[in-house]
Amino acid sequence: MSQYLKELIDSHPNITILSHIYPDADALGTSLGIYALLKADGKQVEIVNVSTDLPKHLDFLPNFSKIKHKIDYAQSIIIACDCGSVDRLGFALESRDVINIDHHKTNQNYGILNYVDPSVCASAHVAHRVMKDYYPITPEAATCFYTALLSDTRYFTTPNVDIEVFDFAQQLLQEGADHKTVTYNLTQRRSLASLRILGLALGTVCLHRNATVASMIIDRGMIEATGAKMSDIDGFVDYARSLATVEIGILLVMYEHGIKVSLRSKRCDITALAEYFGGGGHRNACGFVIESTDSEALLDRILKKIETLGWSEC
Ligand SMILES: [Mn+2]
Repeated sequence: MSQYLKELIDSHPNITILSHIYPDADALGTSLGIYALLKADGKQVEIVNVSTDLPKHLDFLPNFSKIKHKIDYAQSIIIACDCGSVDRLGFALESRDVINIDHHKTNQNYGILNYVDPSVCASAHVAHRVMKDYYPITPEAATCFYTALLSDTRYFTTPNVDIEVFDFAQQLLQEGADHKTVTYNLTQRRSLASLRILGLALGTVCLHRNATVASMIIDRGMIEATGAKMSDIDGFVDYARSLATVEIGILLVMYEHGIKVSLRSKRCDITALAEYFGGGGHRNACGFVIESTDSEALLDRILKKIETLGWSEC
């Protein structure tokens, strides 16, 4: 498998690494890890993300400043990271070949090569597995992949963490991942806006369906009052799920042209819920974006759909 990947990469003079819109630490850690390995191999490679507002606390990642917001190569092969559907890459790729590296259960296999493994906790794990035989893992790449792993497992606390995750973490540490730098940057560099909007968001928590569902709503006013950015809201939905009686946590974030919904569960598989509204993701973590300005009506529709789906397995 990985030999074909190497041949495919070597047959293209230029490589463009992309990841999903509003990138998180897995999207950027996976992308920058691959970037470091291809650079070390002497390749012509660019790293691009459509969002101009990148999470600032990730600026410690090697080559973070190399991330651009437009594709410069007229022709290139695309390596897509942590992205379940091609539209979330945010670029018209036309005839370019795509290598798809991901772990979303709902990935649409849009590449000519699809390395998609929903059983692993982070796309970085898939990237490490397919790259390591032909591209020796450098400490820079290990630090990028380790950041992705810590973030996507919320420091080894998500329901999908198993012994393989700790094996992978150990492997990355042996390859030179800088644990201290990663944990410091992930946990000790919050913005004031992030704490301010967290306070406002926590004030909106409501319980539904016999306290098994918790919702939070972030409206335009809260975003404007605090100056919070997208990345400042990352992880807030975990607070809704964390309540003792709650099985499903829901966060609705209002944007100028729509509402972004994040869904988290403790046990039940909620991907069908996200897919019903046109989104996708993982078994216990998924979401969707919808063109609407009425958050209360949307929340009602989500609660009704939860009712219909039943969740007898919860
Ligand atoms: Mn991920």
